[in-house]
Amino acid sequence: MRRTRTLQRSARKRTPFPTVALVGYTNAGKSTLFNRLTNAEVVAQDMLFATLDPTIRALKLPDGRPAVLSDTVGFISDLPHELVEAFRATLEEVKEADVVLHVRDIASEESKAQAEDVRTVLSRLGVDMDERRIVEVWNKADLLPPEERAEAVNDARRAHPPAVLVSAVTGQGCDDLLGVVASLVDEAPPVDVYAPAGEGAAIAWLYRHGRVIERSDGKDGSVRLAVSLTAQALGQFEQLYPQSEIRAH
Ligand SMILES: Nc1nc2c(ncn2[C@@H]2O[C@H](COP(=O)(O)OP(=O)(O)O)[C@@H](O)[C@H]2O)c(=O)[nH]1
Ligand SMILES: [Mg+2]
Repeated sequence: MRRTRTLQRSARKRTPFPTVALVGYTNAGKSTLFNRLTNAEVVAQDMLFATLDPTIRALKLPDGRPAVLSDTVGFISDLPHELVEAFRATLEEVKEADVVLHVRDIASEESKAQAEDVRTVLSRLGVDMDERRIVEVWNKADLLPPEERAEAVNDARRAHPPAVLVSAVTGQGCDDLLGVVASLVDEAPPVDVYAPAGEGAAIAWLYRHGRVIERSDGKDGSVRLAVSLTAQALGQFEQLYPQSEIRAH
């Protein structure tokens, strides 16, 4: 299923590049971050589409691989139902993105409430709130007083999943952010996973988090999958489902 979705997805986007979408409350700094992350590099010539839509641009990951970054409209509190419906179409790219960056204005007193609003809207839109794909970007670090900034760095590190503290204006933390994006879209070589009977949850997890290449079902209800996962997802799987056996493909 996941495989079909991936194919449809690439067909729709007509690009084999990983996609990253920015979401967040209005004024959180999405567009500023969008410019900061993409300005450093001239748009790659083979990504012609990027010049057609001002909200989509090429992004260069630290290892040189290209990705596609899209900016989106901001969320506001108490979004009326009709607007949520209108968002549904425009936010397709968020639903399909490999990584969603949730940009927060960490210097705002409303930061927490705004983040809750954004999460609510995302789940109403049916965006997979799976931790692997959503990274919180704590923006406007430059506006925090120095003593709060140190605390914010620690809080970000300890958050689940870890957040990244940045300033879209000064560029602080942006390299770290790109590193996190790269690690999330990095597919390790495929592995074979053997899940004993009754481990349906492990199999479902792999379909959701990875790209299944092959599947064979044993008569005893066990399942063997060849699957491509990011290094991070593989580590997570090992912790969550220690009963499953993992071997090189
Ligand atoms: N001090 C500071 N201001 C920022 C930062 N990022 C964005 N801003 C400002 O916040 C305002 C909203 O930014 P914008 O990118 O338009 O937010 P968007 O609505 O999320 O796209 C603008 O005035 C930006 O200059 C930041 O890291 N530090
Ligand atoms: Mg904007």
